[in-house]
Amino acid sequence: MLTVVLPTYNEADNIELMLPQLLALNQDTTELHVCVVDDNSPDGTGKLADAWAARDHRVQVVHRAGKLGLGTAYIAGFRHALANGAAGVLTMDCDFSHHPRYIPAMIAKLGEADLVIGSRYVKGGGVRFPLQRKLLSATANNMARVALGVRAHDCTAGFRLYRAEVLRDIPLDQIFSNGYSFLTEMIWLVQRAGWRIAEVPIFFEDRLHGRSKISSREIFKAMYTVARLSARRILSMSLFQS
Ligand SMILES: Nc1nc2c(ncn2[C@@H]2O[C@H](COP(=O)(O)OP(=O)(O)O)[C@@H](O)[C@H]2O)c(=O)[nH]1
Ligand SMILES: [Mg+2]
Repeated sequence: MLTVVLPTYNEADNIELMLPQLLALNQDTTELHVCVVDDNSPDGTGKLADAWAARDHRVQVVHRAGKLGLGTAYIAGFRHALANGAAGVLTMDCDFSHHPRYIPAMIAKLGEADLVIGSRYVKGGGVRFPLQRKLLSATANNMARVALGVRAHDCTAGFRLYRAEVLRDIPLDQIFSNGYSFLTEMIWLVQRAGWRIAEVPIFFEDRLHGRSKISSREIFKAMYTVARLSARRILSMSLFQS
């Protein structure tokens, strides 16, 4: 079984379109489930997800009391998926920036990797974003690649498919980042643990409905995360040499 973890905060219009598309992705080899992790969205996204769950056993909803951040939403979804026996866990935004049409190619690629990234920055991939967001994304990526030595071309992407073994191996409760920079911290830990990372090209569209939840506070925290992890990296390299 493969579980799609779908964190949501005010995605009412998008979720009604996203769930049927995910459930229609019939896999011959594996059943696809969806775990919505909703942070008590004021627009009622959680209630819409509950209505889907009541109709289809493949949909489950984890409700949290308030907006607790993207990173901890992923972790809540991972724990739910692992407890329910998922062999693979896919994460994606619920806004069609990450289009479900790429999921079959990501599943196919898991045959030769432990983490597959739906990547904007490999040949065949791309972005349609306002210039400011394009620059922000490119800068965040380059910082992580240079300062942390992450080899993937898209290390801030939230479109990922993990083998369950990877999620069991990484100490999720020790991850410091609770927001967007969780993604950078996680890929760094996965690479350091020696798991194989592969990328599948995707074209990333700007979101369909609603507004982005990224804030300048999250951007600042992302820079802090890269600085903190690169200090850890340098420290462990010098310990290793001595
Ligand atoms: N549960 C939960 N979901 C969140 C939170 N912040 C963002 N999301 C969801 O995570 C996904 C990514 O957020 P989005 O606003 O699209 O970020 P962007 O793509 O970087 O602009 C979307 O599905 C959001 O609804 C949060 O604090 N809690
Ligand atoms: Mg988005």
